[in-house]
Amino acid sequence: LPKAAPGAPGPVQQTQVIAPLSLNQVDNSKILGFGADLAEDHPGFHDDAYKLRRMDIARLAYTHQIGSAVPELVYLPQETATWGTVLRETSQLYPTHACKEFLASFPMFDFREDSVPQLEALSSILRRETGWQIRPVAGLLHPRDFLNGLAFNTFHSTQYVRHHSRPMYTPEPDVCHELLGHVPMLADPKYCEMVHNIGLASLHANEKQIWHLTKMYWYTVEFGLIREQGRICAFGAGILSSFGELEHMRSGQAELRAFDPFITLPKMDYKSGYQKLYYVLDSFDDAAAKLKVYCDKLKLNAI
Ligand code: NLE
Ligand code: FE2
Repeated sequence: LPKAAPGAPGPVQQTQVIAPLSLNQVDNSKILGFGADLAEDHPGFHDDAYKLRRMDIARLAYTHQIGSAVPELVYLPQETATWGTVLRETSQLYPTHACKEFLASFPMFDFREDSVPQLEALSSILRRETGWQIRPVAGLLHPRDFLNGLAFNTFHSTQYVRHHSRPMYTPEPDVCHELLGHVPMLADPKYCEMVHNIGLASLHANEKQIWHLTKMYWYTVEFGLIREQGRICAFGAGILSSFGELEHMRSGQAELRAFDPFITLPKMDYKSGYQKLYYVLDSFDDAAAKLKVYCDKLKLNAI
């Protein structure tokens, strides 16, 4: 190729982001991890029946049409038993470890140990309470698509159950995590406002901004803590759905920092078990206000 003349404009960088105009334009098929292909260190890697089951459940998500009910999934006795264990153990810790918004919404869903709730039934409750809905997804969705969904008050949720050999903690999202961790929080309007703001900011974000928003999401929605009368309580879904992590977050072993959307957030760690660092909010009102300032700046491309 001939060398460009000095001063001539270089190749045009493709930075234009085409924001989706509706949920129909948000793809739920780009799965980055924790889909039906299990990694070698997954507790279900040597369990062929579990792997086949995961593939069947993934298919339900890939074929789901927006606007139609989430197909009912008949859970196997072993899956129901795992759900029952997670529900029983986490429920014992909620009164002392979960934030007040979670405790207020939790009874609305009437969770029972002997049956795994269906996404569609929970989605109807959310639609009534906050206007949010659940859309099935096969695994960990591409961050841009996942965050874009939040802008349309839509939460992408997995439907499979974690492997029965390790109920107390899993690094991957599963139906226990979605239903116990995310769903009750999504029935709280103030919390939804905070999450919605992250989604709106993602619509026009460039790749670097998406990355920062993903970390913001991770350290709040997934692993956030909130201060209540001098003690810290969990609102992050990754803590609320793991009875191991619920105890860990109060053990004094992890570092606590104040949350601020403008700070450089550390790398997310999916691999090494319980979090070593948590960010603490003062209130959802305060966090939603701070996020709004951040998101408005981001929209103006001032960040
Ligand atoms: N560690 C969580 C649990 O065991 O329920 C899942 C976190 C998904 C990001
Ligand atoms: Fe999650």
